[in-house]
Amino acid sequence: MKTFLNVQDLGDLRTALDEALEIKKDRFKYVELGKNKTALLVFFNNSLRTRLSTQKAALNLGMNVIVLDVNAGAWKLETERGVIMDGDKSEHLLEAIPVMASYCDVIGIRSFAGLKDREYDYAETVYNQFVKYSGKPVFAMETATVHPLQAFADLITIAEHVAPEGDASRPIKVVLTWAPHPKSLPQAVPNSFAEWMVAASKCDNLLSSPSGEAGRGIEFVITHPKGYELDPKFVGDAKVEYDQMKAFEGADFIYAKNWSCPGVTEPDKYGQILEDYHNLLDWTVSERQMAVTNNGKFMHCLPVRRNMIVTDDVIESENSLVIPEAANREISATVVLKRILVNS
Ligand code: AN0
Ligand code: CP
Repeated sequence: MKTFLNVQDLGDLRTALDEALEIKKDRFKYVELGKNKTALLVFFNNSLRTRLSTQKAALNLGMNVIVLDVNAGAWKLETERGVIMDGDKSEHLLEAIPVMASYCDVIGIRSFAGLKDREYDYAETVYNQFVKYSGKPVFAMETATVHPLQAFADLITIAEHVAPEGDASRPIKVVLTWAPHPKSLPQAVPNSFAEWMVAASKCDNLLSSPSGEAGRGIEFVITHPKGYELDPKFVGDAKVEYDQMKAFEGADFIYAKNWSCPGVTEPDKYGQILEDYHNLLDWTVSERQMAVTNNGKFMHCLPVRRNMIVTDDVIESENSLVIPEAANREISATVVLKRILVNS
């Protein structure tokens, strides 16, 4: 594997899940693989989980790790070609990338969407420059449109928490719900979650029951207010239900996230908040909605704003998976780095 951006980069999901569970049982199984190899993690944006879990994953594989916070200590980088650099940016990505690449064997990139220019963001302009000019394997640690390490960790978490007593003839119902937030946020997390769940729903029997009986498929539903339609390239044929309560009925997993306008049905409002969040606080995930689920588990990638996205009671309930979900980031990153080491 030379790049990691989309679900297809990982190949067969059943194999990837098995590999994740194998690594979870023995995280240091492949500690010899990364000897004398260096991972460089480049952050253009803040991070807690990605920063720590990806470093830990590299250490599990015996790699050396260098972390660069571009906006704290490095020269400010210009990312667009053709700009007259008379502003506050001292260096261009076109020099910085090959220089960074000369010190490492694999590069992870966190570079959020600017949310101003849809075409620029959705072309993955920054990520693709790293791929083109580094000559090294590059993996996404949340780029402009995707967060695949998160989605892979989410899939592992769902696979681990399918209720053993479930009706095996029924698919597992997974619901992605929009929830309010005071700031404009990227679509990367919901894009990847949708992309990975749609791919998972195409695999028969992906989720084996813990008792080892026949596995179960996934039914995936997305709910959000009108105007927040995600890009069809990620959503595919997933069902969209605008009535949140209806979407939640019988759900086994609720995955909450805020995102700004993706600009699909509202092209001039790309990256914007469409309506004052005060009017949409009934979308906050609370016990009212969880009550109509099938004893549903609650998920969120974190960081989460309590009582905006989800109430204290729901996130603190025994059905909340936010901590094991975050812990699985170490596992997804170990699988991805391992595959890069093996195949690059
Ligand atoms: C980021 C986002 O919504 O993309 C990172 C999530 C992992 N969240 C915030 O900026 C709060
Ligand atoms: N979920 C996630 O990627 O968290 P960080 O932004 O803290 O890395």
